[in-house]
Amino acid sequence: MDAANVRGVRRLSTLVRHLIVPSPPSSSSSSSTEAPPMASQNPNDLVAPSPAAAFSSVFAHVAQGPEDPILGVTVAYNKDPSPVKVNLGVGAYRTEEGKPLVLNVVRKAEQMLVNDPSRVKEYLPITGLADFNKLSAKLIFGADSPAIQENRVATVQCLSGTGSLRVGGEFLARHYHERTIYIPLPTWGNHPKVFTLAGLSVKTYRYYDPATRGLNFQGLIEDLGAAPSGAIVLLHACAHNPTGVDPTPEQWEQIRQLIRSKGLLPFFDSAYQGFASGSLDADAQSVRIFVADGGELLTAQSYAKNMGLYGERVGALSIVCRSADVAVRVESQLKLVIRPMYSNPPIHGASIVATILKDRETYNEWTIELKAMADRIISMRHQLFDALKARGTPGDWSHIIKQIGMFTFTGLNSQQVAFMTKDFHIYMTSDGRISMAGLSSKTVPHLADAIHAAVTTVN
Ligand code: KET
Repeated sequence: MDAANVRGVRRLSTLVRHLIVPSPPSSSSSSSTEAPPMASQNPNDLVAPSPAAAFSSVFAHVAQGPEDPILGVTVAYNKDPSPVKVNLGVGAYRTEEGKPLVLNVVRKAEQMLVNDPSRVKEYLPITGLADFNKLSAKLIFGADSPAIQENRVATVQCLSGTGSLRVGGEFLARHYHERTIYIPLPTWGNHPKVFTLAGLSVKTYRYYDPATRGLNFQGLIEDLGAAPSGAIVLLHACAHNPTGVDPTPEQWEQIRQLIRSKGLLPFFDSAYQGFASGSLDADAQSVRIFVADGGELLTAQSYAKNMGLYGERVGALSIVCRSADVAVRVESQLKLVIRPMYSNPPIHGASIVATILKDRETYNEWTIELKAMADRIISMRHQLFDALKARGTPGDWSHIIKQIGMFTFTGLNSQQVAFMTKDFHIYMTSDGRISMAGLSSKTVPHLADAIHAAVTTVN
């Protein structure tokens, strides 16, 4: 029987099944575990499944996976019917009204794109939108960066910060001689998974001191000092997640000297440029001192937070090389990483970013809106600190106003967090991290009550 005939017989037998076979009882008809309806018993029926195939799934052994420690908080929050619930889990900016914010400048850029009939939906190149890549490198390294002027930077558009880290990690696993990456302890929970799956081996360096709720600078220097020469070091460019603790400019300089003297390779994760200080340039300073010394480095940039483009998945990976010809070859290899992974990146988000960055007026509008977001978060810090002081909550809470960026690393333990979720419907990650960007003047008193109750009743 030829292929057309086989298809014909299949279509017919499907039709026959629909006409003859009685439907199963309606109460179970939507159950996903239910077996498919019995096929007709006609021995000539080419699509009749074997009895075993009809009743068991080839995936029956698949175990239920755990929810993600950060994004799973939103899943739990969405299921809670309480009217007083507050989501302080994922790092996503909310307005005073608790609503997601689309920046005015983003709306404006989108309108410009929609109104431009020359815009098409063709595939982008594997490396993404060329304008976007150039402007992204300028944003992080500075307009007058020698590395950019000397064409020593290979930049590729990637799927937001995560995708940039993943592509960078896989490039290093394929082409760099040292496969170990040192990440801070603690760090963003996805880092170890992203780098392990990229083919690197993950180790940690000390970063945070719970006793002082500040930087464990001594531990950091000792651990990086003991790392094998050439090892990769993941650094948060600013607004360290989850601790909200960054090195001072002097400490950054010492870290730079140590990294360069040992020949370690810095990989910056820049997910919060502009959110730490409100200034894009100030927040890129850590990266720029490493570019200024002429050495090599990688940077993963995200526009999720600072442009509010979370779901557009827009980011960039830049690799600063010693020379222009190395950068050309590096870019050619990045393409070989990207092409089989997702072929090429999406066009819309990158077009929004490029539209905003290339025009002085829209760029300035963005910086004003960004500063307003950063300022609102700082004001939340003060309001929460004052509210705890007013309640006489035991403990020193000054770290709430000292820490920077989107998060406060409260020091609350996982039992206290579980209590706050159960009794107060406050959703946050179990490590005690609060997304300050999810808080508003209206919800501060409720959070302060919850923290007060947790600290005074749960150890
Ligand atoms: N790096 C860091 C340090 C980071 O906090 C995030 C996101 C990312 C990269 C990736 O962001 P992307 O959306 O891929 O550009 N952090 C928040 C969201 C998440 O976990 O996905 C968070 O910590 O809540």
